[in-house]
Amino acid sequence: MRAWTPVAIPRLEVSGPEVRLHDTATGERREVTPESGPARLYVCGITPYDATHLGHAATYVGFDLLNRAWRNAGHAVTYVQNVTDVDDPLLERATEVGVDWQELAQRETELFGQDMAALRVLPPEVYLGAVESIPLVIELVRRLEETGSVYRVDDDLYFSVTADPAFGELSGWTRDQMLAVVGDRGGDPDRPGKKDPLDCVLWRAERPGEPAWDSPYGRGRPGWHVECTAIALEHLGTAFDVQAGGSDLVFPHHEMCAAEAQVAVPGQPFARTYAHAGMVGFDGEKMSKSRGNLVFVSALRNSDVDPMAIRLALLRHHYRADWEWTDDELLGAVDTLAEWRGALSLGAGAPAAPVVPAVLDALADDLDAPRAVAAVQAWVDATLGHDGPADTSDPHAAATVHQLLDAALGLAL
Ligand code: 5CA
Ligand code: ZN
Repeated sequence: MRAWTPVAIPRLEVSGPEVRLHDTATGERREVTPESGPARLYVCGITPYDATHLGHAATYVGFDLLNRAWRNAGHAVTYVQNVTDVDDPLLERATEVGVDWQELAQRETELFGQDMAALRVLPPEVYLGAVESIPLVIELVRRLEETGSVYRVDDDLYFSVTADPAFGELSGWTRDQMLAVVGDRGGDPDRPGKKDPLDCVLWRAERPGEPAWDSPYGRGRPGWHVECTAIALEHLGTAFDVQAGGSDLVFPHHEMCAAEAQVAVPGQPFARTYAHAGMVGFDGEKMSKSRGNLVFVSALRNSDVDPMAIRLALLRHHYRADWEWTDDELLGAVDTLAEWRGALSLGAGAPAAPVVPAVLDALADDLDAPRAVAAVQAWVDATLGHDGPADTSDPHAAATVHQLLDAALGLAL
């Protein structure tokens, strides 16, 4: 699959500090410096049955800050992302609206790429659909079978979660907490014949009217979690630096991915750090395709909203925070952007040298975009004389801040 077109990012003269990130598994903030070679990042991709909403956008913009912070600290980054282009919700929606599931997936994936490009999210180096990853899934299931962690229920293959002694450590959830949500998040705890209600499907045998592919286990299609495990292991290896996604993926998705990988390759953690973005809500509930309370990035773009204003509105919230989208968020960002552009158009401004480390330090400190935005705002206030006489003592200030905004925050103004 081809990812969206990359944007060029300016190289800063000053490098940023090493990045520290909150790790879901330990609850601690830890340095995520690659041991050798490029930093290795996996961010779970979309299930393309509907357009990109602001919740998705917040998650991808959030981890784009990690990608940029690593690059600004002098590291190359290998970024891998999947597209869940065959799964129950996609097939159900395609049936519901009477379109071919492949056509729906293609259309929404294309639109997602356009949204990401407009928001200046750097594209992944490796971008793979579940369908094109079926050979990788088949190979991983074979490795898991050799460990004795796979069993059949009718013609479907299941993974035994208890095969991983570390199962549960990523989320830190109790069994009761797991059981309470697994059924709503793609699992089937009540299916008779399962050894453990939490066990997840690796290979789902062909059902009438559903797409299926040949495999040594009969015709069928991959389960959800195993797609990400297989893609990450193939393209990033084990113990890669960061596995990321929204907090709705902590359990079961990332817990299952980690368990499968840790059974397939014993003695190695799946990822070294697990990072999760908060949930963006709208009208009092988590923005989600199934709830239908969505604000689409493409709809805003179609009504001529500046994508940089959307990005700024997202950056004003810490990536780990849960928050509510309102129209005021956007209106506020549009005003702020106009003010920032005004300050930048002056050329000269308040000294820019201190703004650079302030922004880079904030972002390296668990991607603290609100603090970075505040540092820029302080420069704008000083330049425009909001709190006293206007300071235009630095003749090159605007050029420096312009570059900084582009490289570190992804705001090209
Ligand atoms: N394809 C799977 C991951 S392998 C999936 O979760 N797809 S998704 O389309 O449902 O979500 C894509 C990404 O957006 C995931 O990281 C998810 O955690 C995140 N996400 C979904 N809804 C929200 C929301 N309301 N706020 C923040 N992030 C969200
Ligand atoms: Zn995933």
